[in-house]
Amino acid sequence: MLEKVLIANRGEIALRILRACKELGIRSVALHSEADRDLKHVRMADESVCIGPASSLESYLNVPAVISAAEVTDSVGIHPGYGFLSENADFAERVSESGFTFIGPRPETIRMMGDKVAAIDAMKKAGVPTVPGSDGPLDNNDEKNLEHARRIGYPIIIKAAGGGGGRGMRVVHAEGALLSSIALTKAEAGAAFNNDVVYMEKFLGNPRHIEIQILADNHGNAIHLAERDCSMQRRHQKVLEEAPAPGVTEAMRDEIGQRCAQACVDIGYSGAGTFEFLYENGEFYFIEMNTRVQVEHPVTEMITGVDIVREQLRIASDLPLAYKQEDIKINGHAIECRINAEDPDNFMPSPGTITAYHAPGGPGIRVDTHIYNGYRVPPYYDSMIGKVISHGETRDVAIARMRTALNEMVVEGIKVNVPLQQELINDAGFQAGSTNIHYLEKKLEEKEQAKTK
Ligand code: MV4
Repeated sequence: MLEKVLIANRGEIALRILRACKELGIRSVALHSEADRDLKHVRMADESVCIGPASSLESYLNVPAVISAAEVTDSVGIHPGYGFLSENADFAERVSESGFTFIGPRPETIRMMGDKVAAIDAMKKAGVPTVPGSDGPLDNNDEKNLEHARRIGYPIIIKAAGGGGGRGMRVVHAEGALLSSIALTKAEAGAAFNNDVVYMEKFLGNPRHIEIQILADNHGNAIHLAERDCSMQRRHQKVLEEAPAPGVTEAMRDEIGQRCAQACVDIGYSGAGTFEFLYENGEFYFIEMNTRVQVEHPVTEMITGVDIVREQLRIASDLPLAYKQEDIKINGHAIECRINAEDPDNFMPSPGTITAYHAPGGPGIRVDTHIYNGYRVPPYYDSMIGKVISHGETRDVAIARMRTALNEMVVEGIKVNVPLQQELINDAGFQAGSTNIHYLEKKLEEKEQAKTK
């Protein structure tokens, strides 16, 4: 097992990684910015290093500073968490060149998944279902591009190979707008990602966002941990996630899950990963792969009993997976509500000092957060301050437990989005399990219209 791990992140995920290290007897090092001296995991880690000023660019995104922190503390492994440097292939490469173990896939794998055209191509070859599309970059051939769109059928979507997570996309509804839309998306992609490669897909109108969690070790083993439904989102920020996805049958799960696991074996994937799909009319369409641990990993942990962060640390230590596919059984249902320091009415960030905090609890409730009474939420980073996760034998029990937990939770001194989460958990459409990626934005729009009338 890795003897000492540097946690190259902050907030709740840094604390989550620290807890996994402690459980495994791994010595822990926290790095932090000047604004983050009071983070809970910094105080709990065996050692801590301040690596720079508050600005993320000068601290959590500062590659030489992170590598130096590993050097001065004699760390062996570096866990990047999510966000920041977690999907930066150049960083992963620098980590191994400097003699440390990057806790995640190989740099080449991260690089391939960062190029959406290469990722889709690899997955299609590995038997994962993809969206009908151009099957490769669009070249400077108007006739060919018009032909692609005619074959696929309008509406289509132009996406940047260097984009992802909702950046660099444009929907085209009719042939008249196709060529100018390609040119515009290409120009924007070149400016934003320094890569003007674009590709074309059939545009799906009302899909759900369903993702498959996988684990793959360095010995040719890969398993899937079922799916999560992450359709409840606003501006490409997930708000509430659940597992399993309502309406996905065991047969569908086995089929798509096996294909993802086999694809991991085929490409020599290592670590935890997520296959993102759009799901419409009972069909899965691969769109992207995430090569990191995700914010919403706890819902998968709750229904499978697998500690995903522990498995990441074991895999990076070259140990074989502790589970075979047949060991993975789905137990009940789990829901996660993200708790953000923001105004629930206008989504404005709300940093400041937490003057009172009471965590919810009871059967089937898990709270992953770094906040405590008196903690000051800095204004420099993401507004997510924690997650409430409920688990129950059925979806209805998980919903009831989440409702009780949200009602019980007290966070004073800053604004938090708990009222929005309470509204969602009581929403009839959510309760019916009939949402899609547009559901929340439509609901908020209707709310806004009702207000101004
Ligand atoms: C799509 C799509 C419809 N059709 N691709 C947005 C984020 C990026 N990961 C992919 N995205 C989409 N790709 C096709 N062919 C609709 C979206 C999309 C979306 C996807 C997942 C979650 C939220 C979304 C919100 C708007 C659009």
